[in-house]
Amino acid sequence: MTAIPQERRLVTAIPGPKSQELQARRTAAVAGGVGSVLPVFAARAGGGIVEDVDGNRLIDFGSGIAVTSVGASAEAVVRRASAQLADFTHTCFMVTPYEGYVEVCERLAELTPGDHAKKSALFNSGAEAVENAVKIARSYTRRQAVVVFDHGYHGRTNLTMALTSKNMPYKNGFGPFAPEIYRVPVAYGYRWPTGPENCGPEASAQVIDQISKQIGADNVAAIIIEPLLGEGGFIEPAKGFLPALARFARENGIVFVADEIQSGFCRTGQWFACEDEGVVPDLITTAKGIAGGLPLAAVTGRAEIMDAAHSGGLGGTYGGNPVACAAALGAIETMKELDLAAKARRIEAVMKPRLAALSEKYDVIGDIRGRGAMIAIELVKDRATKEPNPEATAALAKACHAAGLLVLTCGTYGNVLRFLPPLVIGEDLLTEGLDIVEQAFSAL
Ligand code: PLZ
Repeated sequence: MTAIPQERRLVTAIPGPKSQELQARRTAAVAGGVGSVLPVFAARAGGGIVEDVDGNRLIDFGSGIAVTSVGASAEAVVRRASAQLADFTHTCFMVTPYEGYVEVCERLAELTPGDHAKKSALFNSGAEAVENAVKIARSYTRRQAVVVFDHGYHGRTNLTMALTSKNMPYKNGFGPFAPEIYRVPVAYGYRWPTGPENCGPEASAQVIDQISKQIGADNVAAIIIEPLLGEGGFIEPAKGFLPALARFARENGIVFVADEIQSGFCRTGQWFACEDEGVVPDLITTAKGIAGGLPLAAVTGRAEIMDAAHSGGLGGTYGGNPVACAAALGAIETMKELDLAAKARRIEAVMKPRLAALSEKYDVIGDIRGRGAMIAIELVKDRATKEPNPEATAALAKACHAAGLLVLTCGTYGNVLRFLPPLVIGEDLLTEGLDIVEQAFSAL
């Protein structure tokens, strides 16, 4: 385990003087387009704590956006990556391959849903994985259209910007965007006009109708969806929606792609979020939690689909870097040994009742949702109109930061406060973090 004491400690204001000095240097040297949630500079991190350069210790409810599920300095990740670093840093898998890459692909075949023959290809970032899923689906189907969803997020590269639904800050002024991308509604229960009970069947019928009538099912290469939408607001598609879409895809020769970049690797209390309704995707994209903080991403899926691209058609200089692969094997080992899926379910069991009690007291809480250690509060100005409340969301996040709790926001309307603690966080830190959230509400 990590050497960092697992306790919150505030020794300066947030951000402290050393962070402020670094922030001034950053402003002069780093492009303005790159943002930060909180201008606190990290010195070390591990377990449920991020320690800054001033010696403050913040409770981590962000995991670097759902990445450090095993902690930011997990023993097996550090050990395996360090050993690999000493052996060799890089050869390029496309020049002379190495075992770690193959082993990660073997693990992915075992861990992802479905007992069909599977293959994988490795990349550096989530966006790159999604781009490659599209390339593979297009090669396999010899079709071009790609269907994505309202509130979906898939990355910041040109193709994935086109797949992403939210304009600011991701797309504004960065077009033109890739063609043959079609957006359809998602089963957002809380905001479905006829109520959450009707949402799954109505939304899936609407999507199927739109695909059939507007695009033509025969033209569609892939349907890409996050089984639990991340950046868009931790939206759990209403029950029945995902299975209906997967069935429609199967019946029409469309590749069904689950983007589990944020929701995968035990985050939601299962290895993958699509397991919740027993959905078996044709392809699955993973990144973030896969490698304990090192940059690694993958596309995994049915062998016949994965093999559709011509030899040499997939790759990249660094894809499946040996140090990142070693880290992934360490992260996966940690998830199994500590049963981090069960830890995620425990985090939900601690968080949900506390948040439900808050919801009784505060009208600004419109909805509480999510699974495992991917939990969110949607904030509204009025429970009847459900008008989004981004101001309250920002104020709550700010109050949490000042008290030493790192939280993130998300949502198309900027009105969702989200919690993504490392799955290894201790229960006392988890509880203390929730105390801070509660204080932030009472100060609102
Ligand atoms: N697909 C479902 O959540 C990354 C974005 C942070 P990359 N989400 C965090 C930001 O503001 O850039 C994400 C995701 C899903 C794809 C991606 C993209 O993954 O590794 O950031 O490229």
